[in-house]
Amino acid sequence: MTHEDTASTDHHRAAFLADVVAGLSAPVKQIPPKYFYDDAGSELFDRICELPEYYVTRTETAILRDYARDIGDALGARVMLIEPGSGSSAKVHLLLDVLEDPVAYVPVEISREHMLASLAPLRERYPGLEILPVAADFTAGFTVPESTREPARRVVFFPGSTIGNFRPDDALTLLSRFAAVAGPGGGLLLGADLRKSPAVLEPAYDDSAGVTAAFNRNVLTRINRELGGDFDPGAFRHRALWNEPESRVEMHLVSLRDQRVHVGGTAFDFRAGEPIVTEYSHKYTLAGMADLAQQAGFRVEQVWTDEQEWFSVQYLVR
Ligand code: AVI
Repeated sequence: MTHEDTASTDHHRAAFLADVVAGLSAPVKQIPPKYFYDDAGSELFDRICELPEYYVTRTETAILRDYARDIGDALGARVMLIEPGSGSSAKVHLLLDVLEDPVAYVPVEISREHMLASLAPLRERYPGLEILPVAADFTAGFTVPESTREPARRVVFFPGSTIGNFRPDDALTLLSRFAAVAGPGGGLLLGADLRKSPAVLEPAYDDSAGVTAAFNRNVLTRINRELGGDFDPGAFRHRALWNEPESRVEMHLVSLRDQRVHVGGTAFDFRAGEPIVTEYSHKYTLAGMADLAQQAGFRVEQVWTDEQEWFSVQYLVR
């Protein structure tokens, strides 16, 4: 580790601690979902994406595959593709395979090592493509590097319905930031999960193999390891429920007993049955997303969905 890496790790740890202490001090206890994704959490999430109940990844990938040509045509030639929260850059090849002469790919990912490791196969597959990685927490803003060649437009690629994990006002802030990143004439290719029956939604977030439960509880293990907490993850039950008025699936960790937990020297008391809210996953209507997009300075250029209208891939332009 370089001095710079150590400083950045200290900075991330301090931000993590501050977020957890603030979240557990709130009247309804909460932990921001972005902290799910340490190495173990990212692996569990990859397993979630393969679960029979979790239709999200499968449906989005099918839309990107089925409509690849149309999507490529809509985005046009000589695009700079910017992917906030790119993780292992697993989906971008679906676009790079069909885009005409893309100028550059800019993955933006908080975990520098995770990002750099996943870029080698892309470099091999697209030797002419300039790859300009940015190590940053995209929720805190980031600067887009200049590419060697001038792009015709910048397009932000934000798949996976990660937008659903933000509260509507934060989603608006994020989309507005993406509009600024895209600039005039730029666009956003967005994956947005749609409203559907709770009979489909709840099992998607509470699978029979217990992978989502393990993913949820893993954040407590991470807090113990990285922040010196003393959570007993087994003393919390995973719960997923559909909140109809708010149009979102909520994931909770419910305390199984009265207990006291310490994190970074602060004590937190839990009553039996008291939840920690660990994630919201908002589900949009097409009209609701169009409204949000418009408020952020975009208009909806094109929408692709699966036959059941479970998921949408949307091209929004400025
Ligand atoms: C990353 N995000 C879009 C997932 C979702 O569906 O909200 C995270 C997830 N949580 C539980 N399962 C998947």
